[in-house]
Amino acid sequence: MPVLDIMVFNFFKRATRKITSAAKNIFGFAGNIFHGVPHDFESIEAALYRADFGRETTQRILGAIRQSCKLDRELRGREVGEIAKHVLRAELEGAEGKFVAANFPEVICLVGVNGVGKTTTAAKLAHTFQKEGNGVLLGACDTFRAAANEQISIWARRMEMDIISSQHGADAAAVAYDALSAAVARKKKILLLDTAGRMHTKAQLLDELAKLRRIILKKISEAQLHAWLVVDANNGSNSIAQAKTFNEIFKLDGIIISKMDGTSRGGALVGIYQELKLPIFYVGVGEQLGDLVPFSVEGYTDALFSNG
Ligand SMILES: Nc1nc2c(ncn2[C@@H]2O[C@H](COP(=O)(O)OP(=O)(O)OP(=O)(O)O)[C@@H](O)[C@H]2O)c(=O)[nH]1
Ligand SMILES: [Mg+2]
Repeated sequence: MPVLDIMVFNFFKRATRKITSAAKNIFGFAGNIFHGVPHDFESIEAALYRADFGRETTQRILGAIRQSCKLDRELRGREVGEIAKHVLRAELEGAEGKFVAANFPEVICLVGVNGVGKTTTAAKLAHTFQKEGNGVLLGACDTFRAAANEQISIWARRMEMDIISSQHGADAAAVAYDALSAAVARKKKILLLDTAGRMHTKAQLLDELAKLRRIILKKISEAQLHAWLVVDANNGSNSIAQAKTFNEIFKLDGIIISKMDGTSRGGALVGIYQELKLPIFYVGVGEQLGDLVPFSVEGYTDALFSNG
């Protein structure tokens, strides 16, 4: 075995001994992705691909590990996970979204493809903002899917929160307009609009979104209107292509990654951020109202690479 390989081998032997538990963390996925992985480059590489980091990020992490074994004495003694964390923190610079309700009212419109978790996220966000002391109103702008109104109304009842809705088939932009008028009249600081799931190829539904945006902007400034794309962590790169179309139509300014708990591929978040370069505000980690955590780079990288 060449000298470098022996060094690397010993390095991983030391490193992996320290990695033990794989308990669930705040993001809901099992802990350290290197847990139980043999200490050779191929296995580490496979673990990174399995976690959905994608080619570029995986190669950057591997490169840093190689480098640390070869050159950097300070890094040499550190765990593999520590090195990966170090690389990922650089990759995710600027990814932390912090929402401050500075204006009155603020309108947050949740958009995305079918079934990613928009309605559930609308409810979770409403719950979070309400707990933080804000007046919140919900707008049920998914007038397309038959059961959509009922679904979000159930959440509103549970939270004892006002909701503006209309009947199935109504004009979504008109519902948004009514909801905005109601938010102003009732002095609600934040209006959350749930919208219908749509594919980027369905022109009619995309036009509906463009119209909704135009109508809302008749009443408030661009600074008050936010469009957050909800992305299912399991869909990774599929949602990315679709997001580009959403961006053209609605000018997205944030991302929510849902269903992080249901995936062993926590690395998808990095690819989504690399592609969209939009701040990630929250991560969905379950189906209940409290299952939404503010996105923090430190929390996320710790969750991926630390024990427990
Ligand atoms: N495990 C898990 N499930 C989630 C999460 N968010 C949403 N879900 C589930 O995903 C399913 C779809 O969620 P919805 O909120 O209805 O998704 P949607 O984007 O509104 O769907 P459409 O309106 O049909 O496009 C539901 O069963 C939710 O309970 C999450 O963070 N974790
Ligand atoms: Mg929905």
